[in-house]
Amino acid sequence: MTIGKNKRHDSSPTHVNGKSIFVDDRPTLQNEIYVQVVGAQCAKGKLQSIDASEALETKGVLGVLTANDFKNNIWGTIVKEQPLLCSDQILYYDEPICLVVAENESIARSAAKLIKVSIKEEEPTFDIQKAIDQKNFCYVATPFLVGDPDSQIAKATHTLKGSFYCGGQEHFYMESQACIAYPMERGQIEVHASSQHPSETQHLVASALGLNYHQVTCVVKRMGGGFGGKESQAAPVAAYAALAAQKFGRPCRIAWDKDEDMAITGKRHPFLNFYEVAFNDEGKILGAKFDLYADVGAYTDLSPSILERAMFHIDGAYYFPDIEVKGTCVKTNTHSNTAFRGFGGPQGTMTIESIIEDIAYTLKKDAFEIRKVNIYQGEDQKTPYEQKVENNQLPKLFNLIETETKYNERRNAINQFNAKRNGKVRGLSVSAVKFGIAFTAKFLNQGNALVNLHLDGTAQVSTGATEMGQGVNSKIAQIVSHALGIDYDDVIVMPTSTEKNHNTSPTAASSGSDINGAAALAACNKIKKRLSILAKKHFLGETFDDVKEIDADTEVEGYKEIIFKDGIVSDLKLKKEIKLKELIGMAYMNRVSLGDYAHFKTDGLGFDKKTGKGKAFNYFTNGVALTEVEIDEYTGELKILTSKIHMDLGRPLNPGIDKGQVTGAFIQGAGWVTTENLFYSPQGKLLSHSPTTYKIPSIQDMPRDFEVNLIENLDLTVNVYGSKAVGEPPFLLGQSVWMAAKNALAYRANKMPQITSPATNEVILMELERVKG
Ligand code: MTE
Ligand code: QUE
Ligand code: MOS
Repeated sequence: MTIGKNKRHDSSPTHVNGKSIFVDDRPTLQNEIYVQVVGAQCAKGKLQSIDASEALETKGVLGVLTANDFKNNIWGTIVKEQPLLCSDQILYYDEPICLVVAENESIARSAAKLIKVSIKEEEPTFDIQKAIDQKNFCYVATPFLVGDPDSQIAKATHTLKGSFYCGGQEHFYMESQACIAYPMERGQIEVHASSQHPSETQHLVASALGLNYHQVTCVVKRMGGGFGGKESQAAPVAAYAALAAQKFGRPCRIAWDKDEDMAITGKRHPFLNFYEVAFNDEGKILGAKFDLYADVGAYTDLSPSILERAMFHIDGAYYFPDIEVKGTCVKTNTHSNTAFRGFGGPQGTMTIESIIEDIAYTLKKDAFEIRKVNIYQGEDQKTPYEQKVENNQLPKLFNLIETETKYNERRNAINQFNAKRNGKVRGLSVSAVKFGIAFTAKFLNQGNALVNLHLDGTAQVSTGATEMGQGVNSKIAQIVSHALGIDYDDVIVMPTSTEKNHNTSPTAASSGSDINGAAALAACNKIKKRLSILAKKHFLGETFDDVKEIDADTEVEGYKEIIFKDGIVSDLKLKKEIKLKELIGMAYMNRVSLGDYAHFKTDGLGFDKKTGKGKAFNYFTNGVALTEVEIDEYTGELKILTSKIHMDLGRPLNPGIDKGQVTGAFIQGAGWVTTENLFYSPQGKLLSHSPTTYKIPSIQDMPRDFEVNLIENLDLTVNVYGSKAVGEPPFLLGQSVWMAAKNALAYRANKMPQITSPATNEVILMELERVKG
């Protein structure tokens, strides 16, 4: 039994001894070259000229490539609109303009500084409100509408109207964007990329270079983190390396340093969300209207889907009887924002959680009471897009967090502490998450897997899933070892490659192990069916002469009686058994296939983009977090005293890895809402472009008292082995830190605290000043 066990992360031994191979760890080939990107030094303008003469005179420089060198200079996951290299219009600071190809990295980097680019500058727009006023929209979503929110708002005893702003976030993966492209025979190119989406990388390299898809293979061994930042935006990086490899017929490497990576690549979308909510004396929300604006930056990228996921999560964990949700994508002159853990969900849920703090302030009640009266109850209540909230664990989780953290005692203790007015003020809050699992773009909810069972009883499995630290390889290995009844260590998940798995979806939407795990299980089951027929024959003493190629999809009589466990295949009915290895040998000698391939698609999804209604998600992952913070009233310093999390992951495939995911996601979420602040110069150059100027959480920012618990939930049936996805949902719980900070401010306020996110120490200090009456 390996399912549900704490099997080690498949990379842990090599991560610890330093032998894990990332792209830039691949040994340099003798004839390898390097490609360096040259970026625009203004945020908007028209490209006039590129003077590469000095660079080209440098010893070791092979050439300078521009937009014209691509067969097809355009890309974009949803809308093909973004140039790989600018040829005319520049839309953000540091946008790639040309490539310097040289014998090695240091020559390429110094030669890049000699390129003279002339640009006729235009007036950029950085401010989202200004861009809204200019109607600089690239996508307007079909609104969700349930009931009649207008009349609820008109007749309610209480209403709140306002706007909520949350900032962007740098992915801060440890391994920057990187790729090595190898030219092969017949014009083929093999790229080794750090990409969450090998198929998209394959397709873009092919189209950019004028190749057919079958001439390009993309291999991904692992990433040193992706967090969404390598979903769409790894592809152009691979195209740069591939172009140089094609032009010069030599392997070519690209590996950005942190500063380049941060300046060029997109981040989490800042959102400006407008709202109006109606509620009663109890704090029950009766109706609401939301109008969301996503700051997409220069290009569309994945923004329409991200905006929609924000709309899908504007309800947070709370039921709205009457609601309208609108959403718009707005272009500004920054890097093109992209997928980031939560994919818009956090920007939606943060808004409603903040509003709940405001409702509590307005009614002079504890926000936890407001949350409790509004959470989804039972299994029949519907979301603003009219999907039933089935397998709803929220009421159970709310009970747990209230009793296990002794909520009321904590609140009383905080009241007493704050009454002392000793220069410190504490706050307490609970946040909840109900994260929808599935790609909302239905076609992406499919995957395929290839399983090879070898004669010694070991297996190799290949799927479209990419390992970025989240442990998907371990989970897939667990599924395969469990299904075939072999040791965990007897399964190896092979590097992801588009030659084994075609038309794969990105490893994203937290559904990597859901989709690819299910496909791997289906492939194992096909092999098992064939082996079962053989085993039966063997147990009954029949000959194998008549064994034909067995159609794996047909019902196999007596299949359920055959058990594969601990390397033994036994027949429960005939009470006979055989070693798996022996059976495998028998299969081979009788020409029965020991490998198989399967395709999987998620059943039952049915969201209609045109009406804004339907089953967008396969199921929801739930969780709650309670956080207590302390603010230093003289400096605005924020300390997390306590965070307690209860997460529902169904029957977790690997509780140890999942707890790691919950821990990391929570801290990453807390960083987004507290310390991670993006600064730009007035000209639009990213100033917070390195670890010295951009502050991700450190050990000092961890909760002093930190607990992660998984609840028991045996009732989910719609996902592989009853598990639930974990990757993104707990990110949203990090918001409890911000909510607790806002609650602390309320203790010192004569008017309603109104902070934006991130609530940096400066923001907190200024708000303390503003609200103190
Ligand atoms: N965990 C680690 N260590 N590194 C990552 O890059 N990405 C997150 C999450 N957890 C990430 C991570 C994101 S954005 C997603 S969508 C999921 O992992 C993707 O993997 P899964 O679908 O296999 O859970
Ligand atoms: C969650 C996601 C993604 C998503 C929708 C989600 C995602 C993604 C896409 C997407 C949408 C349209 C396309 C496409 C991809 O949608 O990661 O190629 O044409 O890439 O709810 O994580
Ligand atoms: Mo994750 S943002 O869906 O890659």
